[in-house]
Amino acid sequence: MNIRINPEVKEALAAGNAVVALESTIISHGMPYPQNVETALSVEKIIREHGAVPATIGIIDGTGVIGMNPGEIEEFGKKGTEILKVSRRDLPVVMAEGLWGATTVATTMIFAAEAGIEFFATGGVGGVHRGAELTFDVSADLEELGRTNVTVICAGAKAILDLPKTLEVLETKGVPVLGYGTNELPAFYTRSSGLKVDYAIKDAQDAAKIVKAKRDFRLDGGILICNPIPEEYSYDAGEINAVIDEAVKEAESKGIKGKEITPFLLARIAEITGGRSLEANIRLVFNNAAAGAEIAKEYCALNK
Ligand code: PSU
Ligand code: MN
Repeated sequence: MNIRINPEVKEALAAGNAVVALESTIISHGMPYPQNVETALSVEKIIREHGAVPATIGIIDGTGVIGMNPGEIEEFGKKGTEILKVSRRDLPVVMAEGLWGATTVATTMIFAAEAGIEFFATGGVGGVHRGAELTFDVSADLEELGRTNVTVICAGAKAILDLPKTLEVLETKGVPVLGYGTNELPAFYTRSSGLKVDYAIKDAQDAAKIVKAKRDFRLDGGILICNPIPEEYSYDAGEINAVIDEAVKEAESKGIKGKEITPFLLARIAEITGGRSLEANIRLVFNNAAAGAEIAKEYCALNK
């Protein structure tokens, strides 16, 4: 595979030190400029403060870059949706044609696994879309979680998705869904969803032990660790769900589908809430970066 791992990341991996991967679709398609760049750089800083090395992943001129530098992150943020959003099925075209590509959860997992990075922190993961019984729109993120050996730390999935169906698919694919200090599945902007996770983990060490058990048993596939948004930034479920319903209806009436739908909904929700949802989004990513670094450190300690 055509990849370039930055020297700091390579060194950390060789020494068995903690590394946390980060995605680039959240930069180019998930948030507006310049908050996207500020957030991406702050997330890297938080990971360092927690004693791990960040590796922001993206595709530049057909090369998978594991550990983009600040200038490259700035370019991703500025170019935004001009950059192709690349999931598993898009990868061959982008690599062969030497294009730029923003990696989704699925492709970030592919590159992280290739580089030997176990942990990846992000905001929300893709899932089964509402109405999937008619549209068949199920994110490739779920397929990837079923097959690729990376642990993803997220704030659950947004209620733009059908959360009960998303949990069913994850169960079918054998993906452990763990709550970080909670037995409820968080729903991104809210700490609760009324749905249960498979298991509530106490702390970073508990998480690391479960990841190690899965790897020791060679049970291929990912693990989803769901870390609820900090209380002070969380939304009231009724309030945010009304906004989400409005955005989903708008997408339907405009006939938006396929890979466009998730970026459309994210942007509309931010517009309707006048940026408050963006602030929530940024804070939960910070929270996941810190948790990811702590878990990665505990995992390295177990393996040393
Ligand atoms: N959900 C979010 N923020 C995001 C995404 C999802 O709350 O930025 C991005 C991630 O990169 C995820 C992708 O992998 O959207 C899923 O897209 P799709 O639903 O088209 O598979
Ligand atoms: Mn889709």
